[in-house]
Amino acid sequence: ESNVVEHYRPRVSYYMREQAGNFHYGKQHPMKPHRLTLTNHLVLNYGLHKYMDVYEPRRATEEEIREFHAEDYIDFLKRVTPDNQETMQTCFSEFNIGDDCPIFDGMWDFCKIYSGASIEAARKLISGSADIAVNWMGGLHHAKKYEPSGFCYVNDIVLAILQLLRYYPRVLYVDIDIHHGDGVQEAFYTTDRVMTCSFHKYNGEFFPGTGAIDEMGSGLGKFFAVNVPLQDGIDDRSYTHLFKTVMSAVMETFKPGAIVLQCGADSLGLDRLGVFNLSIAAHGECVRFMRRFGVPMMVIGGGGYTIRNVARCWTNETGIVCGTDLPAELPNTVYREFFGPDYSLHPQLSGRVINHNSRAYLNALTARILEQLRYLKG
Ligand code: TV1
Ligand code: CA
Ligand code: ZN
Repeated sequence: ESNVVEHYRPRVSYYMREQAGNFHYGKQHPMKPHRLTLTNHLVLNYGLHKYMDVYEPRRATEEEIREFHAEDYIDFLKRVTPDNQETMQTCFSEFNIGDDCPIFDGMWDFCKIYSGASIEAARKLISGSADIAVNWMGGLHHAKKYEPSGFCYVNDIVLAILQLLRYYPRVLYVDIDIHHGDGVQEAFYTTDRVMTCSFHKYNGEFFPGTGAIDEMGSGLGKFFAVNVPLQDGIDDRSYTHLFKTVMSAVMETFKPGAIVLQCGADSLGLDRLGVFNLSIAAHGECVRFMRRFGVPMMVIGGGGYTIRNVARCWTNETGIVCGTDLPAELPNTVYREFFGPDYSLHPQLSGRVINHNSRAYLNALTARILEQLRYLKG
């Protein structure tokens, strides 16, 4: 009787296609799909497949991708290759192809694989045959209707939320990647059926440059976009306290039927592109907190550029959604050399950057967000 939550034994579905780890954005490019292979090996060698239904999902169809993306843009993605990109680009100069979003071998196939998994995960929740669905391949939150952005080509999150909206009256999107979840926010900016809530570094300059606290949505969607702009070096205690305060208020006011949690691991300390100080435990605490509400939930990947830590982080979070405690000592895998010298699930990650988020700043931020949410009441 004491606490219903302690008895919550969710059915977990896990989506993974081995090939996803074999795509290459380019030699110098920080996005490394190989992190998915590392993650998958740790997950399996910890024995977590025994707690989940593991699926090799199908690819998204063009028709499914058309639910959000423009036909011209899809045609471009479908037809462009590393060899023809020069001629293609003179025809399609409007598409933002460059260093961040290079045309690489198999790019369209990669998009169909990660998006297909997110769509299947959403449908699994709707069918009621899973309570939590995990897709570490997904979470590409910057892709826009007409263009790629920030390493993202197809927005699998928007596609998944569109599926969830067929069944659930309200869907909550939560984004703990260090970058602002701009593509998802923009897609649902004018609706009151999706609340988007992103925690990110913000100074007007850091990519993608959006996510100020006063971006709150418009029209029917006014107050349904929540932005939590943060400064460099935020630590475990401040972040988890802020996350829990904001998400408690969000859950109480919005009462979503389903949650989509984007778990970008570039908010960890020592990330190659990130500037926060979070430990794997604190990042995972955010996942644990959302799981406790017992609402159907999709858990997806996102950024994460120090790949040995991305794999540790997402493995730990797979354990958390399954409700099992993983021993800190990593199991043996063929990729053991990535995880030395500690071979631990919880390496020390903090200390590279100092915390520029003062208590006063965080208190003022919290107060403004709680005030925003009060407009939704009644
Ligand atoms: C090729 C080779 C591309 C080396 C990109 C870092 C590179 C970056 C590279 C890079 C890099 C960004 C910008 C570009 C403004 C733009 C998956 C004109 C060492 C979800 C996307 C960040 C984050 C994009 C994606 C950002 C996600 N940072 N080396 N590019 N300029 N782009 O700043 O949210 O994690 O950095
Ligand atoms: Ca974010
Ligand atoms: Zn990111």
